[in-house]
Amino acid sequence: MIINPDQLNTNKNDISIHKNQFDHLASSLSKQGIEVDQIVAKLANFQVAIPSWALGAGGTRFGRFSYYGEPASLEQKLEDIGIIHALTKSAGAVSLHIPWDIPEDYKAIKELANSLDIKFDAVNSNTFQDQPNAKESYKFGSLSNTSKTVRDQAIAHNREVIDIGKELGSKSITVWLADGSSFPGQNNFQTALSHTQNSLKEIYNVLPDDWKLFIEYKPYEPYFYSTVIQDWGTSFLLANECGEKAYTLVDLGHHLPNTNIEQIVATLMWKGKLGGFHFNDSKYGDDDITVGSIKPYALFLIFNELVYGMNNNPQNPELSWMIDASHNLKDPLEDLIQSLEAIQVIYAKALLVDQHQLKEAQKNNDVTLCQEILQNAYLTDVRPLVKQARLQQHGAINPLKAYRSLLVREQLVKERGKHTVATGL
Ligand SMILES: [Mn+2]
Repeated sequence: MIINPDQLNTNKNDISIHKNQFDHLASSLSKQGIEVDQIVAKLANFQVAIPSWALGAGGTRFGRFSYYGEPASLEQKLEDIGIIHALTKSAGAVSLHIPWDIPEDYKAIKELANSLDIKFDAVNSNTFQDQPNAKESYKFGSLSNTSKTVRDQAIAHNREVIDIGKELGSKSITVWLADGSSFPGQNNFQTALSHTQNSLKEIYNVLPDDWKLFIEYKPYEPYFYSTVIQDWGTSFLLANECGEKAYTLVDLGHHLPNTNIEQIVATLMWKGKLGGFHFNDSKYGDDDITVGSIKPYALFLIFNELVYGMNNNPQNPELSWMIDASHNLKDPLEDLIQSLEAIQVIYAKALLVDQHQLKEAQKNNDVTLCQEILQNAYLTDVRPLVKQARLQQHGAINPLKAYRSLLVREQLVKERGKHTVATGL
């Protein structure tokens, strides 16, 4: 199923209300000296990659309840992203998971992606589970394993993922390691870290010049006592050891409760070492639920630092943005539309922060004013700006409404059948 702009009938009903709201907000922001056109242009440019595993129902470790009409092939996954992108105009990239989504016909896949205006963002390797016919097992770790044969297999897999990415036009690889231990004494921390460092260097050595290596961290899970790359400091250390093309990747769900993620973002961007960013939200652990559904103000504070970094840290590269979420209850496509909306809305709020005024207030130690500046931006209803950015690119003013009115899921079930299962899930 492919959505064309002329199918967006809901826009015809929504346009006059939107115009009123946008004109009202734009005139009020202009009076405050805010360049509305620039903000709308920034929102239009902001593209977030959809991972190939987020288009089906993810399930939990207790069970999985599938969703009707799930994409059963890589082609169908791209079509799903094409649908979301046509509506939101902010999902113009895909992040492939290997080996779940190895293309069979590279040329055809590239043409399909191109026709849907989708780029290939970071490729993701998988050494957290054993693949059928694999010689060695990752039960006791991959890049950190005590056995050189296992480490070599994991390194070879990552190199293969880079080769696949090269064919597609990706420019980065994300490595997330599940490696760790569940019991004190099980692992020698220094040996595990040293093995990991050496393995990452071997992967780094075959990285093309114009590629980046993203090193993701996570404090716990699937192991419960220790994780080899447990925090941003460890990832940063490994990235520095690898070289200038290696960066830290921040995943919002990969922190212990109440971690000051905005401060981590600020530190990494100052050092030019923040490469990738994964969006999701959570209440208790790595819950992978809809962006902005639990802690929107925390996300705003993080975005405030991201915007500051994008404006003030030329030493930091452009970031790879991705939604890393899992869908157990909602239609995965509806969930992604809500996540994209939340990201755009919070980004727009962060763009409203008067950085100059904030700096002055900080200089004067006017704590009250500092808080006012942030909260004034946060409490502004910026949805008309986000809608305007979409409208300018011929997307839907209200993507979720359009999705439902076009009966997308019903159509997908008709095309694919009820009981399809997305590859890898
Ligand atoms: Mn992630």
